[in-house]
Amino acid sequence: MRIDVVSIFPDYLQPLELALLGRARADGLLTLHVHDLRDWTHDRHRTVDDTPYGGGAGMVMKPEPWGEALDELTGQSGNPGHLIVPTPSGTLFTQSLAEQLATEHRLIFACGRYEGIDQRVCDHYARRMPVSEISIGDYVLSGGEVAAMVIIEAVARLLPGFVGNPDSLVEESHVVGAGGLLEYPVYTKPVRWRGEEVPEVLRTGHHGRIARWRREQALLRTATRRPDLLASGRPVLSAPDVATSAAHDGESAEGAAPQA
Ligand code: JAH
Repeated sequence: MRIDVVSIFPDYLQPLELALLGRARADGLLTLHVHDLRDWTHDRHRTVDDTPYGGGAGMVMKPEPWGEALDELTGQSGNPGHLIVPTPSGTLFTQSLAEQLATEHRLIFACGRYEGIDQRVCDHYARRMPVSEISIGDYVLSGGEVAAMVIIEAVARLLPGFVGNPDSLVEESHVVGAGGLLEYPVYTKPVRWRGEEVPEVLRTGHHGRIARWRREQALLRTATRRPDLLASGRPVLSAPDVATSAAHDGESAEGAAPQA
């Protein structure tokens, strides 16, 4: 996958070079190109904003530099890719959308500042390529850069061959990723820490009881923290979960407790 990011603060995207993405790039799974929108201005002050038609507070990003930047970037190859515009007015970013975006050959992020980008930019490019105006949550940032980084990280870890442990992706796919339940609480050694103990059931080795306890904890957590997920009408128990729980019912403590 090739990712392009256009911003008036290209240095803000520097964290993407590190750790997680650094590995994907070294493996050739991902190429990242960060661009300065002002490179597509022509005036002495490299102007990217102007006052809003209809009045109101703040400034709006002018369409012309965006048009020149996006024409150049999308004109480079046959398939123009998918244009993503982070905005608090967009559709909500979800794991499901991350999975869809991970199938694309090319993503281009247009990071706005001020009150946003002249709407005609999205409307124009939507005639040529898929365009998604995306919100990562109901809060206002100073610009689209941090939201773009969130989306890029969520997509990059889904690229085939990217994650070291493929089991972790299977696990998460039927919990919060699929819009089901929040994850159950997890514990590791030592068994007692500052007076707090690891729940006894997790040390029994009874897989059926452990599975049921975890599902119960996930449900309690979801009801308390994210009641919207339970009200959504989506299933909270998948068929394999039920089968696994039943298969382990009444089973003895085979598999044992983890060693101290
Ligand atoms: C703010 C352009 N959903 C988070 C989010 C995404 C983008 C922006 N704000 C919040 C934003 C100013 C200008 C985009």
